Amino acid sequence: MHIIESKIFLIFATYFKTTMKEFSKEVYLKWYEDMTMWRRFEDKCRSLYLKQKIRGFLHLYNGQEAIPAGFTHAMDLSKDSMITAYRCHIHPMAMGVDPKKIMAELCGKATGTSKGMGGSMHIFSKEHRFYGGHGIVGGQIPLGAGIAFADKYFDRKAVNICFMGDGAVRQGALHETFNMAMNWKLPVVFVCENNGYAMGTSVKRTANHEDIYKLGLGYEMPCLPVDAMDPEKVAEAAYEAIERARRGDGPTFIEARTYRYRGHSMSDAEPYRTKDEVAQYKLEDPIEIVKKRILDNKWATEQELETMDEKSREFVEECIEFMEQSPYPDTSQVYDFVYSTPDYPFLDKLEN
Ligand SMILES: Cc1ncc(C[n+]2csc(CCOP(=O)(O)OP(=O)(O)O)c2C)c(N)n1
Ligand SMILES: [Mg+2]
Repeated sequence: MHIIESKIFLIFATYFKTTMKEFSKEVYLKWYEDMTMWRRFEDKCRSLYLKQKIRGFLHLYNGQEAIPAGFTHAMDLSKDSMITAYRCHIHPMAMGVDPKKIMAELCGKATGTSKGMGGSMHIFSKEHRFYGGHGIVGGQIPLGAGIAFADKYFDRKAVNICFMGDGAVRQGALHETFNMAMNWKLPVVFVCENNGYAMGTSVKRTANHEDIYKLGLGYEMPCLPVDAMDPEKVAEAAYEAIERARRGDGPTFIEARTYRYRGHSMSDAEPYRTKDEVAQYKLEDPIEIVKKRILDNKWATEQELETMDEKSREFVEECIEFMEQSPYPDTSQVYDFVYSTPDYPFLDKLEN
């Protein structure tokens, strides 16, 4: 009886199995357009930082672009959400947040995504379900599971994509979260963007093996590594994980193997790696992979791609222009949006 029932279920599931959007010409051209613009945006941020228009911390994303490109291809952007750490300018753009507002936020302007009061590490958009932008390494891991808990509780059929770095997986919060997320089968995809380094500490030096994805095994969480220089491979792994979460079968842990071309932040002299190492990784640059497939398939000519590059450059200039034209927040707002909890426990004892 059971065998017959499960066979019927299998036929039913196969018949109604949803499939991912094709990797069509349009998808590739959109990837090329987005990824060149993202790269250009980050390069411009670097020069704005040197001109002291961007202050505080600045962590650039160059080299990792295939990850948001692949994930947003596989996601349902009408309901799924995302959360990440402080290297967070590009993920929200992939989710649909206006890059002009992100540029304004980076420079502390009132037209920014958080009215100029968050800055580089705290891009946020409730409208696009991009929930930050977190500076505490690993702090977003339990938050991502919390968002997924709410999605499940309110039966939204939505999935949270929770990104973290290779440094963040060494935090205890990851293990508590993995345990709960598996126990409650939360609709979340945990993604470690393994770019080889946590500040100046290489993955090699952090643990006795380098297969970060295996951290899922102790919780019997489906887990796998993926070549994250290729957006197609990212999208395929993402889609399977997202669909698993959406049908109620719980989380997946993906180790997205990537590389960051720039230093950890603007104050990094990079003594921990050689120029040769960086050059070696640039040979498998994600934008070049996309470009090659477009050219091989004759979806565009070199000339047409150059025109797209030019458009990306112009668009980033428009973002800067928008930021320059925007005012700083009024000084009267300095205490706005700051929480104070007068009845916070033990505060009275501290004051006395
Ligand atoms: C709890 C905590 N410990 C230490 C730091 C200091 N810190 C900032 S970034 C960072 C490295 C994190 O590296 P990784 O998770 O690999 O992310 P990546 O910078 O490579 O994107 C550290 C240790 C912090 N912000 N929070
Ligand atoms: Mg890292």
